[in-house]
Amino acid sequence: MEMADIGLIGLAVMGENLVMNMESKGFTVAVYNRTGDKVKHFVEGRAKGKKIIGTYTMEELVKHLKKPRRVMMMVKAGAPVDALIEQLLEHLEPGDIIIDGGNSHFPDTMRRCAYVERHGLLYAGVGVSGGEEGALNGPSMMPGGSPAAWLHIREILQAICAKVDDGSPCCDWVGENGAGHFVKMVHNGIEYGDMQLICEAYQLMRDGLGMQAPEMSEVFAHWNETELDSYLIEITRDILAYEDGDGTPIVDKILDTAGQKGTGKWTAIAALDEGIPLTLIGESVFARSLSARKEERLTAAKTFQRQVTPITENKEQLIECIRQALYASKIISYAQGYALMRSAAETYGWNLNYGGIALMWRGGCIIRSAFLGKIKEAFDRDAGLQNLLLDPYFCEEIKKLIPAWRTVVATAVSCGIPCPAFAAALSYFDGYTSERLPANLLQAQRDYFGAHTYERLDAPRGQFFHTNWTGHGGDTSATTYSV
Ligand code: NBP
Repeated sequence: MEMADIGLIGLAVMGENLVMNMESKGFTVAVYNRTGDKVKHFVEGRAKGKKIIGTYTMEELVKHLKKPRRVMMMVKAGAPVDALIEQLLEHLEPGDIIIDGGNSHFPDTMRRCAYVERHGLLYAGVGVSGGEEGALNGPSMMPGGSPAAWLHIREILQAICAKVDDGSPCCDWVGENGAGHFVKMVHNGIEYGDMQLICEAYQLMRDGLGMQAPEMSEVFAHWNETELDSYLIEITRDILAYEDGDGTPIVDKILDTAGQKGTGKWTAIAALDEGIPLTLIGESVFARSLSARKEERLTAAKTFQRQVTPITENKEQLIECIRQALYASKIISYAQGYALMRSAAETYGWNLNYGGIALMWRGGCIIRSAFLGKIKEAFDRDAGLQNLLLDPYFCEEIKKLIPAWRTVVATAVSCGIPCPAFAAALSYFDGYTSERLPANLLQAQRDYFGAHTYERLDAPRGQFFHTNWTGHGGDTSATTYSV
């Protein structure tokens, strides 16, 4: 019987392309899909003549695998993954490895990892990014799970993943249990942020400067030759240049309501849980939610009859300011995303390699960009870097960008053009770099109405005071704790 190096379950767009990728790197792959017709269609079509074995039951799949068996699931996240694990456990043996390459939520991966390990098997939750094209030609892959699983899956994953210019693979071990899927989730959150920033730049040019899509395409083409060089800027250039059948830009005909599949929301929730200000990604998620309420917006637009004031500043200069504001905001977004990973690593006991993560995102994935090379360098300089803004390179970059950044936010606000991500980034920067925030007043308010106590500037930290603000409250204070 022909034996396979790995089994793959789930022949939708990602699964099929990953199988083709694995086969092209010399691996024999056995495939299985819940709906058998898809297996037949695949083995008789794209997979014909290749080292790809079609199987129609879980038992048959498992029989075709070399030991220790490696099985990768590439199916819809959620209940299907749990159902498949149950089926696999019936047929696999201790020492075999179950790999989940879908977009699973990291707490699910933590739970599944422990569950599968209790059965004596190994588990890997692998974040995969790059869409259809990445899956076929080299995705960015973020594996976590049972540490012993890495020894068995490394060869295949590092063979099929994207490589950066010097040949380094965009795939390395991230950490235990849910670490890989956590990092993939943050990647997706950052993707939300990058996309929102580009959309705000676009709206400023379209509504404020009255520019048309082809002209904006040229602007993005130019930006792609600067620090903003990235996949998302590149595709924006191409999208804006793309004409519908009648020769007009197709982008102008697309309904302005954004969809989302939940990973941005998970990132924002994780940030709230960790107490990490992830304001730019949060605003990006909310911007999609606001856009989705199209009918309500139409009513509000009719009610307020608000007009955007055209921008009168020098067009070329403002376009350059927008570019700089986008760059500055992007630095903030990554600073916030990395702060979230640092905090989660402490919470869950993961030993994350932050420079390695930048390298994994450097190629193959949707947020791939030249900029990630700079982040890698920052963590090479200081592996314990607390916040990206404190790295000397990024500190100097931000300092240069501040005037343009303020101009853009002020212009957008005065013209009536929403820029939630640009503004959130700037407010975060102003807050993060403030020696004194107004939280003294906030603490006074909390103490006034709830006797929550406060610390004083003229007393040691950890000493708490309560004031009887009204004269008729008591001296009893609430217990002091933070959640
Ligand atoms: P989908 O997310 O559309 O999932 C379709 C696959 O799941 C099919 O093979 C389907 O089998 C299988 N499936 C379902 Br649905 N329910 C099942 C069940 N109860 N038991 C067994 N199999 C079941 O496919 P995709 O877009 O290729 O994505 C696969 C995974 O990769 C997802 O987790 C996704 O979030 C993630 N991902 C996707 C992308 C992307 O760009 N699309 C990028 C990165 C990661 P059937 O044929 O029998 O219905």
